[in-house]
This record gives sequence, structure tokens and C-alpha cells, in this order.
Amino acid sequence: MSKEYVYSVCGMCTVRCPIQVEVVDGKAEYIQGNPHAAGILGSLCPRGAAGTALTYDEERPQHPMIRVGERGEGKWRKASWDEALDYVTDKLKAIQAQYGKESVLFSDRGGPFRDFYRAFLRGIGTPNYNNHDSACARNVQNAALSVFGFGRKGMAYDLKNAKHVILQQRNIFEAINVAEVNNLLGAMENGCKLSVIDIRANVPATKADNFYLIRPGTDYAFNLAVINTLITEELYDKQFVADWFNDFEVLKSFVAEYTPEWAGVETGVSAEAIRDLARQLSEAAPSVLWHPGWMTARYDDSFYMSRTIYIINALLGSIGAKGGLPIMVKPGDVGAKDVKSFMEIYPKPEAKRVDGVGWMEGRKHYDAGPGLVNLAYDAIVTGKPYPIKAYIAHRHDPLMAFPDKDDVKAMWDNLDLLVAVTFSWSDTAWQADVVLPISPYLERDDTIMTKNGAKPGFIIRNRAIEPVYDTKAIWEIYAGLGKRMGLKELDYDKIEDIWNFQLEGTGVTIEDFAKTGMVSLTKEPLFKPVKEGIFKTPSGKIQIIDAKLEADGMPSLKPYVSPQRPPADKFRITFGRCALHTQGHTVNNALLFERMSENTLWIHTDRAKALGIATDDYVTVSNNGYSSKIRAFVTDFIHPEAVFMIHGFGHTLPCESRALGKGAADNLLMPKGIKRYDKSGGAVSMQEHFVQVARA
Ligand SMILES: Nc1nc2c(c(=O)[nH]1)N[C@H]1C(S)=C(S)[C@@H](COP(=O)(O)OP(=O)(O)OC[C@H]3O[C@@H](n4cnc5c(=O)[nH]c(N)nc54)[C@H](O)[C@@H]3O)O[C@H]1N2
Ligand SMILES: Nc1nc2c(c(=O)[nH]1)N[C@H]1C(S)=C(S)[C@@H](COP(=O)(O)OP(=O)(O)OC[C@H]3O[C@@H](n4cnc5c(=O)[nH]c(N)nc54)[C@H](O)[C@@H]3O)O[C@H]1N2
Ligand code: SF4
Ligand SMILES: [Mo]
Repeated sequence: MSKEYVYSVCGMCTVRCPIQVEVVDGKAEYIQGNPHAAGILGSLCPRGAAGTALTYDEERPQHPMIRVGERGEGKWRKASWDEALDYVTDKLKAIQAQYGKESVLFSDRGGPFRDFYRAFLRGIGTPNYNNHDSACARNVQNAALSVFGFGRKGMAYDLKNAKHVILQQRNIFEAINVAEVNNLLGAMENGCKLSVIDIRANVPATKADNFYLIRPGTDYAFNLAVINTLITEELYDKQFVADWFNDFEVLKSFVAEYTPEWAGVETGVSAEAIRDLARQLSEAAPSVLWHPGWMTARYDDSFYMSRTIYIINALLGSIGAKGGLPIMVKPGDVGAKDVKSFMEIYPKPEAKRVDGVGWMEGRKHYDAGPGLVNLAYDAIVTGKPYPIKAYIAHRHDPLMAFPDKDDVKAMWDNLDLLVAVTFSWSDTAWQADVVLPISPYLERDDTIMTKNGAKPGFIIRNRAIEPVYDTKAIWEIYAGLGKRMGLKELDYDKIEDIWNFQLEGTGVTIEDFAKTGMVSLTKEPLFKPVKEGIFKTPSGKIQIIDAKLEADGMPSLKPYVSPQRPPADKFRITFGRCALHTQGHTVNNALLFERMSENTLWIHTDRAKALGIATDDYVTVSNNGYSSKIRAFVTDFIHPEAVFMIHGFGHTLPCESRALGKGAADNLLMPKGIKRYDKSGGAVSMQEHFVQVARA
């Protein structure tokens, strides 16, 4: 028997925790957290532990496939890698010759492994790289930029040293980042208080010191009243405000009318409770961390809500503070060099990006970054500002990630080529012309990733075992496509050569990763003080008035508008995550499916009673022609205006025998939802829809 331990990086979700894989006779037997990684300390979440079930799953794409039937019909022919890569590149060449280099669109799931394939996109001359984020964190990203001039990752979350953590629309113990969970639990053992503002009692609420059950969609009102209290009761950090606020007086007069009494009526949380929270926060300041949120693609005013969270943190002086939101430290800050980028080999393509982000009227104020892919889809339909004829969805399942898959499919009808690069089946892969199967993370190496934080460093994803099926690593796929497109610079056939390219000039070598799978670029953690040059706004200060936003016709301080109440026979659809699944792509994982095979519909006791519904009854939940069966979970601990379900269920693909037909799909209850997005923050407003519930 041979047994070895391989350091790598989890790939079951977007967080990418460092792991250690036990390999016995060439088989991945057991996965645990990398014991050397700060915050992880050997632990993993259930999905990370179930990675072996992904690797050994027969129900994933095992070889390249080319469609033979109609799109979405599920008729395929098996292809060799050469044949599939030739097929894709022949099409790409023909499309680019006819419609221009920029007619190729690409979207992914973001993250640290993008550099190599983004170089491929630049190499073939298209500017149209987008990611998934208009269905995730764009509102909070744009809010951070608007207030501080840097994005949401310009600050860390120092949960470990916090004295009071506030989770508003942030389900930290179920929407997991292992290090964050460990750090917060550790802080709570040391007396850190936890406050939760949610529309239902999620797991964090069950551990909280304060829990505020809020009317769905009224968080902006709640926060305006907190700001009002902090200012009228002079609970804010006067020195920090004097030093770092550009236009405090504007804020002060804007919030004057938004009293706790007013917010009490709006939110359902009493004025006294709101005042009391503000007072508790000022006692713990500046070691207060009001979490800015993550999945903020929910409401038409989520961008403004996110801005208020950042403003509250700033009023409490927690920006840059220990136990608050310290300024993020990057390799350059500790005198080190970051890994070298493949993208920089190629010039930035000249054409403007088709989504209009950063240059089109009304879209100039958005972070140009990864753009808004839903707006790029418009170009597939209209051909404006120019046609998009090829689309590569890489590690991205837009048909589940955006509302209403039939609408999205219809937008894709004009494509001459649709490619899915993925490790599991998905609605998007099923709709594609070509499926290029990625090796799951235990079976592939990836480019070296940089981890920013108090001690920045590099982490390596080593392949733990040989590929189980005829699948390839991401770099192999794009090296293969690149070669065929004439990109000699990306023609690699060994990962070591890629790593050496990345590490050139950093002083770090591949051997340095052997001991722990990671390399730290500094011995001592660094806290960067807030000083001149930190805030990247025009004034160099924290700004309430955002000139860029206003130039695009959007107010900096939007007067509060009360969300529509659902009609008496309807509910607002709300959703979130659970610890056992990742988005839509783990329901068919044998180990995770065994533990949770369907989602349930949370519904308030009084509303359920009126409809004759008891816990575990099957009910139908429907909207605009889509209807699905789901079990009810009747509880006092959800707001009566809402129903709630875990996202990612309701699969319909015949190739996923376990997931098939289990539970309901929240994304199908949002008709025309992809068209409804927050014009100020850019994210889709997924919770602005009402549904009907009845006994099945
Ligand atoms: N209605 C509704 N819509 C939502 C959400 C919701 O709660 N409700 N959540 C939103 C959020 S927060 C997000 S981030 C998006 C997510 O939606 P997506 O961005 O589509 O992300 P995933 O489902 O994580 O993964 C996409 C696909 O990549 C494949 N894949 C290939 N390689 C890898 C790999 O190495 N690692 C992983 N993890 N996957 C790989 C997976 O099998 C999966 O099919 O959806 C958003 N859309
Ligand atoms: N286990 C697991 N962990 C994950 C993921 C996963 O799929 N599975 N996905 C990762 C990704 S991509 C993301 S973006 C994050 C998401 O991380 P979060 O955004 O924290 O996760 P969610 O559970 O979607 O939503 C947070 C909470 O918002 C509440 N909520 C809904 N509507 C409202 C409202 O109007 N007001 C208030 N105050 N609360 C409301 C929900 O009840 C839920 O408890 O999780 C990441 N971690
Ligand atoms: S949070 Fe869980 S699934 Fe996500 S990377 Fe970490 S261990 Fe893996
Ligand atoms: Mo997300």
C-alpha cells in the first residue's frame, strides 16, 4: 500500500480553502483542511469533505462532446480532445473573420485562476471578458468603490479581533468561508457580540446576542435610522469623521428625517431596538464589523443599502481598525513581488466592451472590472453596439445563476457557437454545442494563486491523483485552444513551466511550496494604517457624494422608497444558502445528496394555517406559468410577507439521476428577472418577485 499527502486547494466552492488530500494507492481517500493554513486549522466544510464524491462520480462529463441534436435536446457524439478543440477553434476563426475579433464573449465564475485564460482572450483579440458577479456581489463592489474609491476586497474582515459583528443579509455559518467561520466562533468565545438582521432565523441568528427579524427589502430604512441615531446621539467617531469624511454635513442633513420611529413602522423592528443597537455598536467601536454582505443581487436599492453599511462602519471608525475592516495588504505592501501575469503578454484589445460598462451612457459609473454579462447578452439579440456570435461559459452556469432560464436561452438563440467548459453537468452545458470537461480539482494542477491579507502569500493547487476520465486541466484546455489560434506564448505542455513563468522575479521557487503547499511573503502580519493615499476617491477621503454616479444621472443619497407589499394571496420570494450545497452544482454529489436531497419552503405559521399547510406537506409554489412541488417548513421565524428556499434545486437533466426532480428552483420563479437590475449598482434584483403558494 502506498500512502501520501498532497497539499492543494479545495474547488467545491468559490472560497478555495487550502486542503490536504490523503491519497492511498493512487486514490483520493480523505480530504481535510491544510493544517498549516491560518484560520483553517485542519477543518473543512461538508462540501469540501465531499470532494471525493465529485471525482468518482460517473454522472459527470467524462470526455469532450459535440452536439448532434437541437440545442438542449441532449444528443451528443463523443469526441477526442483534438477533434473538440479543432471544432471550437475552426468556428472561432470563422466567426471572427466574419464579425470581428470582438464578437467572442466569455464569462466565468471569477477568482484567482483566471490569468491564463484571460491571456487567451486578449491573445485572440476580444475585450469581452465578464464574470458571474451581476448575479452575486456587484452591488456591494460598486458601493465600496463609490464610498472609498477601492473595491470590496480593498478591505479585510478582521473577525478574529472583533468585539461586535453585525450580519445583515449575510449567512456566515451556512454561506461558508471556513476561515471566517473559525475566526468568528473564536472571537465569540472571547466575548465578541453577534447581531443578526435577517428576514428569518438562519443559523447565525440562533447563535446571536441580538436578532432583528426585518420586513423583506427594508434594510435600507433600518440602516438610515442607525446612521440617524449615531449622528443625533453623537455616538460616531468624531476624530475619524473629521479626518476622513469629505462631506459629513450632507449625510447629516439627509438622514435627519429617517428617525428610528419612522424606520420602526417601515421595518417592523422597534425604534427602541434600533437605538439600542446603535449604542451597543458605539461601545464596541472601532472593533466593530458590520459585514458589508456578499450575495447582494436582491433588491432595486441593494446598492444604496450596501453603501449605508460602509458608511456605518466608517462612522464607527472601523475602517482600517483592528477588529473591524483593516485595509487589505498585498504582496507589494510587504516589499514582495506578485506572480507574473500571462495577460500582460498581450495588449488590451482596442474594441470597447460590448456590455457598455465603463463607457456607455448610464453605465459609465460602474466598475469596469468584470462587467455585467447580462447586458452583454443584449448584444447577442440586438447586434448592438456590435454582434456577439460565440460564447464560452467557463465554470459558469448562467441558466441557473440568472432568473428564468427560458428567457436566457432565447437570448442565446442567435449564437453560432456556445461552448461550456465545466466539471459537472449543468443546464448551460446541456444547452451547449460543445462540452469541454475540466478535470475536477483533485485531478488537476492550476496556476499559482495569490492570497492577500495581513500576511500575503502564494498557494499552489497540486493535482492529487491522475484524471479519472478523459478530462483536462484548465491550462491544458486553453493552451490547446491557444495553440490552434496561433498563440505561441501560451503553448505550454508542463505545469512546472507555467509556475516558473509566474514565479520569475519573485524570489520564490516551486520547491518552496513542498513543505506546506503555501509560501508566506512576510513573517509578521501587517496592519496598514489609514493615511493619505489610502482612499482612491477624487478627494482622497471617504465620500458621501459620488460625482461619477451623479454624472450618470444617479443620486448619491437616494431617498428611501418603501418596497411594494405582496398582494394578500402572494409572498415575496427569498433565497439563500445551506452548509451542505454549493449553488446548483452539488445536488447530484452522492455524499451531499444523501444528507440533503431536496429543499424546503419556509413559510410563516399564520400564513400556512390560513392555507391549510403543515410542515412536510408538499405545496406548489408558482409564478407566471412555472410551478413546482416542494415540502413546506412551517415556522414562526420567517417574516410573513416572505417565503424562503435554498437555491440550486429543481434540476431537470436526465443525466443527473439523483438530483432530477428534487425540490424547486427559485430562479424559475422570477419571470423576466434578468431584465430587472439595479441601475445604480448593476446587479440583478432577484427578490423583487411575488409567488403563489398552495397545498399540492
Ligand atoms: N435565483 C438565484 N440565483 C442565483 C443565486 C441564488 O441564490 N438564487 N445565487 C447567485 C450567486 S451568489 C452566484 S455566485 C451565482 C453562482 O452561479 P455560477 O456562477 O454559475 O456558479 P456555480 O454554480 O458555483 O458553478 C458554475 C459551474 O461551474 C462548474 N465548475 C467547473 N469547474 C469548476 C471548479 O473548478 N469549481 C467549481 N466550484 N465549479 C466548477 C460547476 O459544475 C457549475 O456547473 O448564482 C447566482 N444566482
Ligand atoms: N455552503 C455554501 N457556502 C457558500 C456558497 C454556497 O453555495 N454554499 N456560495 C458562496 C457564494 S458564491 C456567496 S455569494 C456567498 C453568499 O453568502 P450570503 O449572502 O451570506 O448567503 P445567503 O444565504 O445567500 O444570504 C444571506 C442571508 O440573507 C437573508 N435575506 C434574504 N433577504 C433578506 C432581506 O431582505 N433582508 C435581510 N436582512 N436578510 C435577507 C437570507 O435569509 C440569508 O440568511 O456564500 C458563499 N458560500
Ligand atoms: S468553504 Fe468549503 S467548499 Fe468552499 S472552498 Fe472551503 S472547504 Fe471547499
Ligand atoms: Mo456568489
